[in-house]
Amino acid sequence: MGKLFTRDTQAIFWNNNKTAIQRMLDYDYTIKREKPSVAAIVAPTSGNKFEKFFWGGDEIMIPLYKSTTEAKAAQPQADVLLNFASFRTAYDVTMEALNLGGFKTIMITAEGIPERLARGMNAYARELNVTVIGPATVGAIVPGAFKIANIGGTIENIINSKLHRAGSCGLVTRSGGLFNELSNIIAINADGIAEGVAIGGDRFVGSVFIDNLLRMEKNDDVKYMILLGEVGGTEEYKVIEAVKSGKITKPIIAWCIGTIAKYYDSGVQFGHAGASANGDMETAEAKNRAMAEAGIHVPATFNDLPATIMEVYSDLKAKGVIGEIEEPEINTVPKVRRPKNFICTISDDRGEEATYAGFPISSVATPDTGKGIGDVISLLWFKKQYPKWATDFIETVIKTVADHGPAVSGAHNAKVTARAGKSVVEALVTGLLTIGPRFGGAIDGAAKYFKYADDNNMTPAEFLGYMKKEGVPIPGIGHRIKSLKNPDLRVTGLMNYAAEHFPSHSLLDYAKTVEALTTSKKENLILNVDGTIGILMVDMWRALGYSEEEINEFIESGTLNAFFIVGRSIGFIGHVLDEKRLAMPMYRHPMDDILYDVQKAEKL
Ligand code: Q5B
Repeated sequence: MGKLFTRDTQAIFWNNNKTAIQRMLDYDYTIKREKPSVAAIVAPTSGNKFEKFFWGGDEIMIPLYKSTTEAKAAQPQADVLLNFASFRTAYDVTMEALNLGGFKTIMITAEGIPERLARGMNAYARELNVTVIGPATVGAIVPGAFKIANIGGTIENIINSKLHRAGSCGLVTRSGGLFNELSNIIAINADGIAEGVAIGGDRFVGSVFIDNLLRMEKNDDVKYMILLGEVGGTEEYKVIEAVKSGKITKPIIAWCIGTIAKYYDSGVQFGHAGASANGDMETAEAKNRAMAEAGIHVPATFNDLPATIMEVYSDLKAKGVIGEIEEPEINTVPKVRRPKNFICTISDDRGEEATYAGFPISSVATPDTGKGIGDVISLLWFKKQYPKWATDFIETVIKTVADHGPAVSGAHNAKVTARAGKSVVEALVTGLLTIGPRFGGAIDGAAKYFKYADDNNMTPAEFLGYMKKEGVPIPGIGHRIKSLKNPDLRVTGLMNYAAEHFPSHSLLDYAKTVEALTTSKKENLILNVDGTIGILMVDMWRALGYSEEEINEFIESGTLNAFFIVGRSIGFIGHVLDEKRLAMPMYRHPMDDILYDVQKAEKL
């Protein structure tokens, strides 16, 4: 009750501020959090998908997103937004998050957001019951649970200031620098803090002293509170009212800095935008006096603050309000850490038995598991366990494209290479290198263009017109020897499989309408094997619940042609072994099969 953060709290960090994020993760590791406190990073201009960070001596990946909306959709449990945008952008980022919903706390680090905007933003957040920390702040901390960015400083300073585990004090300051100073003073003179917030130095900040103290009043871990105010503003008077009215009953120690202002002839503006007195009531002296009169523990000078803290703490301890704190075991962040050069997210060979996407090889390889190549592909290519209809489809594709005779471009190349005395791998590779947009490698292209046409509700005629303008033959349409009269039975087989086992196949249905038009022009312009595979893979992924964006990524990265590559490797190897078995001599193409048209080179 009343706790700002818990050990499960996770944040979305707006801006890829690597040093601040690493500090948060070092803190997490030190206090042995189970999950990293940063669930996602919003990096609008980055093309990357994740950022690597150290987790102790190891490394973890935090996903990057282009917008808060995307990050929140992917990490809905993250209810804290750490807004590290510049003062030009911070307002928009906060308003977007408020409108999006689902955030309990928003921390804004930027200093100098226009005051009119800051007031509107803070009022809107208050209306929505969202706690805003800042603007112009280093943040907040619940020791032993969650720490925002740089608050508390280095990990060494954090441990010295006992910020790695909960103490008994609730600390609220304006200043971030003095927050760290006070944490240290409290650690020396008492048992540390249970929750701390630096509310920020701008004139108009979101949550003010009273908001934080009222929350701490309800937090059972907080036994007493320290308020470090400063010259300027009247927020301390709200605290005085709460003490007088009995809304706050826990002891408060308070001090307003800036008492030196009286020695200057005119009003002094200290470092913070809000640190300037407009009238007597706003001076540090007046506020200190009023707080003391209300029964708040106010030392005579700032130098006496440590003694006051010790006095209040000792009294509460003597009364049994504060007990002994058990020092927890902590992890030590290694001094020397080496970033890893490679990342692997599909298999792991470190244990006794290597795994495919978390499954020991034996659990998919031995016959009694009932698993096949389709399952292995779904684990190693897609890191998912596909249902049987999908893994069976993948296997059907691999088996279907394994070979199409010796005359096709790739098999011919592999055979010629084998006959030149090259090894199996060399001959195989020459065959594979033939796979491309015209031969076997039109699968990605077919998926891309047919999906595009279907997504944009193009009629077959519009699609043909569009492709003509693009200047490319429709990938997946046309075959050298197959036609309406000589249908490709591989295509029929795949279509029959989809009709029987796919939950839906809307892209195939669309492709057939295109084929009806192309074959009406020329009968070899059929939906070929590449096209059918590409289109049905899209239908499969749609039925498996992938988003259109994920499917587009598969297409862009060349995933679909890979099915042909794997399948046809079987055939190419067969042809290469065939050549070797037959001990065929080196091949030379018959000269009468070549049209020689060589002119004498012109002298330039
Ligand atoms: N025209 C496949 O061409 C082929 C058109 C088209 C609109 C089209 C051609 C093509 C797209 C790429 C594709 C995969 C080169 C094919 C495969 C695996 C394989 C192979 C095996 C195996 C065949 C004649 C006339 C011209 C063209 C027009 C042709 N294609 N119009 N869209 N897609 N397709 N590749 O027959 O008016 O006469 O000037 O590039 O999907 O590789 O078994 O062999 O398993 O190994 O030589 O099955 O279709 O025709 O290029 O001389 O063109 O048709 O504009 O019109 P052809 P071309 P016009 S499966």
